[in-house]
Amino acid sequence: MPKGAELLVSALENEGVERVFGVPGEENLDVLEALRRSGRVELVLTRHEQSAAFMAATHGRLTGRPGVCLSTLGPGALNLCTGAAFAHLGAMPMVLITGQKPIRHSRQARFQIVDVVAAMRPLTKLSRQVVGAEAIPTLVRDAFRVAQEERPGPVHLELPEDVAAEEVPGAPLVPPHPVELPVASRAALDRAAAMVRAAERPLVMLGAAASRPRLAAGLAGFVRRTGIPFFTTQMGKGTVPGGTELYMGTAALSERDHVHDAIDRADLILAVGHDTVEKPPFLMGAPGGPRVVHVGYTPAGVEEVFFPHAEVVGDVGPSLELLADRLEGKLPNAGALLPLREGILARIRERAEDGRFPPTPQRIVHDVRGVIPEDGIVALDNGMYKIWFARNYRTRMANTLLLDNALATMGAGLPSAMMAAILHPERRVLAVCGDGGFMMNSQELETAVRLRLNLVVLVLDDGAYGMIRWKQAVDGFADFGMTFGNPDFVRYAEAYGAKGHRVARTEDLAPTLEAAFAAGGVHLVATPIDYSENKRVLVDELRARGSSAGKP
Ligand SMILES: Cc1ncc(C[n+]2csc(CCOP(=O)(O)OP(=O)(O)O)c2C)c(N)n1
Ligand SMILES: [Mg+2]
Repeated sequence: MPKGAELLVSALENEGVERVFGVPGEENLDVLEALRRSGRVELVLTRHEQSAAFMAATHGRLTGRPGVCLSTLGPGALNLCTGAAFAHLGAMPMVLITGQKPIRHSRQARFQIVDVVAAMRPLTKLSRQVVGAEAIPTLVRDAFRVAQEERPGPVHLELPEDVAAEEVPGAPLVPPHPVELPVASRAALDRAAAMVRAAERPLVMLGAAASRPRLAAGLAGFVRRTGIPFFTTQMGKGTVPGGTELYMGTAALSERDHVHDAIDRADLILAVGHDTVEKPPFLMGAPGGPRVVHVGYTPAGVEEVFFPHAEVVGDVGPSLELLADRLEGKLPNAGALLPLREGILARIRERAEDGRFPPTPQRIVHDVRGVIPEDGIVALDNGMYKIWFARNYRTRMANTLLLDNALATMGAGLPSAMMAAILHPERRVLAVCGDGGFMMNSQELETAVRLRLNLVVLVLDDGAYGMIRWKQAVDGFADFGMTFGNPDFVRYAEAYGAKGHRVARTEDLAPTLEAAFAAGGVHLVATPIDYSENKRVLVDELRARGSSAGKP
């Protein structure tokens, strides 16, 4: 008779799961044995549960199908929590499986026991304990359904040791089937179309949900057919393949940046897939501000800074197609804001080729773009450079700049890049990390080397928690408590069996990255960075433009 653990692994196979990421504990040993016997689901060991969760979440983000991670009870399960929150805020489908002591009787008293189901509850869409082996096929199918359906996110299942070991006559698997989402209603489409047709200066905004893997084609078609210029939020970057002659910029800051010249002038913004987990791309509420139409899989939340006037709710791709049917050829004002485009993009391009050493953030973004092909993937950790990449890095394909503007956690850059490299071994993949964020999960260099990944990690070495240091200065505080020492990154990489490089001249940055990609394997490239641009551009230059910059 099969054990609960075997039913679990069969159920994972039934969902098409190819890998489980994690760190096992003794409570998972039956699951491990079932994985060993299955041969169809690979166990990918990581060196910290947090990275396993970041990798599983990124699997969900890139494929639309839940990634799976595994840990023991108590300490291991708690180490998954940041990854659960990352997936929850970022709307990434994921299934987390944690062990637990036997629930019927236990000879270990309360050793290592915390209420993991409760701890996971606010961090997931659903968190439940499996109390009997027969229920496993149903619970797993339901977990995948909930994780995957809009709005996607993490689901947690706790599998106690005795349930995993329980032998039962067997329980039938529940086959998954395709689910088509409802399309927006005619009334909503007609109302939105009338608002867009009446607009004198329309603008499209692409938000986080616009990056769903299923949506790329529908979105590109809409932009092309209507000819309305668009800007993106940070997590909406790269969602329109082609159509880039309509790209007006990315709103990495909530106000004052050059792209706000267009946003502030717009009288209507069609916000596609905006998710208010993101830092606001613009602030609603100013008198005379634009009308906003929300297009999303789910209704718009109401926030102090975002409260749309109309909504188109339904499967976004097909709904946009129906909206385009109502708009194509009927928008004489579609391109009204396009004349601003060149000016905005020219300001953003400034200093991209500045030769000073250490290199400026603009130069680093420029040089990275030069060595990453159109389909290459850049995964960012969290730090000051994220704002520069969001503003300055041009994307031409969906999900080629992976950044987290939702939980905005440090430590996810390297694991996300590793997941991208596993899924797309034929593409170039680069992790960009600050020296702070990199050291939060740098132990995964060993995992990357063990998995024989082709991966380059660019570490920006300012010896500080630069972003907070910048904010401290902007807010008029004294420079305090933000600096640290770093290991010798070249030797650090070598200690893991990776290759290490240090950039000593600005003109060496691009050739060093290029050579690392050409050589294959895992490389760490450390470069110093001139962060004086943070204040000069992002504070002084934009402040000088004033809060009403760009108003008509
Ligand atoms: C896990 C976590 N801890 C703390 C923060 C707050 N935080 C945001 S950015 C930042 C500094 C990042 O430093 P580093 O990785 O070196 O990048 P830099 O800004 O210096 O380029 C900190 C501490 C966070 N976002 N996530
Ligand atoms: Mg730093």
